[in-house]
Parts: sequence; structure tokens; C-alpha cells
Amino acid sequence: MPASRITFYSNPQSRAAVIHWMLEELGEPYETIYLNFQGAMKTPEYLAINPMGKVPAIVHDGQIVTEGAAICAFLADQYPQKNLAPTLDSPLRGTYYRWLFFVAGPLEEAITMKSLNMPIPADKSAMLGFGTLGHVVDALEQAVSNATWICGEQFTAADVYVGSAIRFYMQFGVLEPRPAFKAYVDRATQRPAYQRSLEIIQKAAAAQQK
Ligand SMILES: N[C@@H](CCC(=O)N[C@@H](CS)C(=O)NCC(=O)O)C(=O)O
Repeated sequence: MPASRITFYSNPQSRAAVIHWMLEELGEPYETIYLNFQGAMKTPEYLAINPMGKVPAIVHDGQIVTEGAAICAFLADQYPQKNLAPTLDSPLRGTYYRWLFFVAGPLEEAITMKSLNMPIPADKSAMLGFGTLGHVVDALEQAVSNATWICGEQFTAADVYVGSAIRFYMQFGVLEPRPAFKAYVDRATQRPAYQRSLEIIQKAAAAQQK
């Protein structure tokens, strides 16, 4: 039997940073297994957990979950006493899902196309799920401008996911640093759980260099 209910597969230089933060917000015991990109992530053992050969992934009481947004939402639901999601009957559950899915879908697609310098023909915006990069960024700005957090005064797993994406995309220069984005990321990254996750990731990255 594992010592904790949660086994987390990570690499310190990856999107798994989101889950490091989420797990620190959750405050439940977990075991982290660091995998390198070309070796451990492509073994039959790990491909049985994530056939994509990517991190992050978790195994929670034997249940595999991959995809950063899904892991955040799943963990929040498994530990409802931690208040990291609006309750199932709350109207804010709609807002919560809306922006989790928006960032995992349209925002990531638009930003990926921009990062790869792929031309986005203006006349194809109706068939593209993200429409145009401008529309996606304007919508995202609204989501983080109305209140302290995505769901008002309650910090949720959606803030872990959306906050991580905005921080990461701004850092890599693919999302313009609008004042609303900077203010939201500043609020989010001041949280003790974020700070702890940063320390954990930095230590793991340093150990990897050795
Ligand atoms: N859709 C996945 C993407 C995960 C992903 O692309 N992870 C990258 C690191 S940032 C990875 O593991 N790459 C290793 C590889 O593909 O070989 C998610 O959102 O969790």
C-alpha cells in the first residue's frame, strides 16, 4: 500500500508545476515521482499510466487522472472540505467550469498557434474554436477582472489552473502583460501554497542538474 493516497508524476520543468501548486493548496500527503522527458516518461510502466508519455499525471486511490485541468478539478472534488471548488449546486459552478475549460481549450490553442507563428486567417475565425487571439485574450481579461478570483471571493482550483497559464504565457512573452493579468497573477502567486510549490520545483530542478 502506498504511504499516501496520491502519487504525482512530474518533471520540474513542465506544466506539472500547476499540480505542484494544486497539491500544496490541497494540503493532503502525496508522493512525487520525477520523470525525465526522454527516458522514464516513455517506459511501458509510465505509458500504462499516461499513454501520451507526458506529465502531469496522478494516481489517486488507484484512479489515474491526466490533463492538468482535469487533475485540478478532480482533486478539488475528492476533498470538498478544502473548499477549492464551488459546491455542485452553486451557480458559480458554471463560472468555474467555464474558465477551466476555456483555458485548457481555446486559450491554449490560440497561444500555441501564436507561439509557432502559425498564420491564423481572419476569414476562418468562425470555424476556429478560439475565434481570434484577440477575442480569447479579451474574454480572459474579463474573467480575471470582475472580482478577486474567478468565482468571486472564493479561491478555487480554477484559479490554480488559470493563474498558472497566465503566469506562464506572460513569462514566455506569448501573452501580453495587461494590467489585469499582472494584478491577478500577483494576487495568486502571493499565496503560501504557490510559494511552497515554487520552492519544491526549484529544489527538484536543481537536483536534476546535478
Ligand atoms: N495536455 C496536457 C499537456 C501535458 C504536456 O504537454 N506535458 C509536457 C511537458 S509541459 C510533456 O510531458 N512533454 C513530454 C513529451 O511529450 O515527451 C496537460 O495539459 O496536462
